[in-house]
Amino acid sequence: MTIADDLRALEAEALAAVDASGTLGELEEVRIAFLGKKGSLTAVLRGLGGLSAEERPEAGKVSNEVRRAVESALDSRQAELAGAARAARISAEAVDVTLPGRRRPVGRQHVISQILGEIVEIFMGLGYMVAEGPEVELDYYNFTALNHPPDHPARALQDTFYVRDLSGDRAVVEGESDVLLRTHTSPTQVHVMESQKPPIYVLAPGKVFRRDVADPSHLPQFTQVEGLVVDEGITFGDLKGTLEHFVHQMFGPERRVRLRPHFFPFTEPSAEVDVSCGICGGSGCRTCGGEGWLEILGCGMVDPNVFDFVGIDPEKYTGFAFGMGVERIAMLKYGVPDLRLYVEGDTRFLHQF
Ligand code: 2NM
Repeated sequence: MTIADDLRALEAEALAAVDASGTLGELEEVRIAFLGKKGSLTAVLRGLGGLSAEERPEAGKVSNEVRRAVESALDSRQAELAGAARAARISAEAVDVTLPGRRRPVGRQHVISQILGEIVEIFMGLGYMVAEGPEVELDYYNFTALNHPPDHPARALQDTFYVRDLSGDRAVVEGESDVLLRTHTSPTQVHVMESQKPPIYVLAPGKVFRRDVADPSHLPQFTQVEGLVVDEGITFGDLKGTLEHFVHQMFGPERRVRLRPHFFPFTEPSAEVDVSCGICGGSGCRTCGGEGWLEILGCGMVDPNVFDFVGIDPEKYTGFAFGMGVERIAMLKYGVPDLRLYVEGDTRFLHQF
């Protein structure tokens, strides 16, 4: 056996191993086994130095041929395997552009936002501006300036969310915290009256908070809209006409309006407002509890004490105000049986509006 025979045998072995390798990793192992520093072909090439001068040219020529043949086999197998790996990756990542798209459910405006928008539209049509104020308020704006006496029941811890003093850990004691979550949007109207001169025609929509347990007719957080007009010569007749216009726009021109005497701290006189039942037309049915009427809002002439707090002259100006719960308006308009449905987020309910 000559060195050339050894080299040819190694070449055959190497080419077979290259052919047999199925991955780039295996191919790299073959390269190392034959051509690496400790590879078998490398070992034979190192041995060339010990050959005689006659043997060396032939052995050198064969060894170059063998090395080139193995390198070229490695290169072309490398290209083959890399191509196959890329093809596999591309087909794994392939997107079938002929598949139909996945339908995304289409959202919609919440029914309370829709009704609020309708209310705002009706009063903008009468020339009102919209004012927004903070949900966290001072006792002064929520109660004091609105003519609530210090012992008024709405001020009790039981009815109002007071904001804890963050500087200490003590529980709020009644009368100790003067920061609260507003229980109505009227504090916004106090801010308006403090900062603007009459004539004032303003609507105050927003979230309000009361310490109630949620049930079919109560929510601890709900949406209120209050209206306020302050101008020279404003009368109770203006209030009544305004509310009749609102009811006819919101519920339909066939509905009737009734005012019943009531009490609110910030208005005098005050009234509760009923709309004739849309189901029975006023003769009495299950929806209206046999009454023929449904309560929709509260209202009254602004108490002169409120004008005193904000620096408006009650000798020169009079005004009226009203307030309504948007959830309740939507309940009456659509026959919603339970206010909690508005906040549960069940799209089978919400998509009906
Ligand atoms: C209501 C009922 C009656 C009201 C009063 C005021 C203010 F700021 F002028 F004093 N704003 N809103 C008012 C009056 C609200 O809600 C049932």
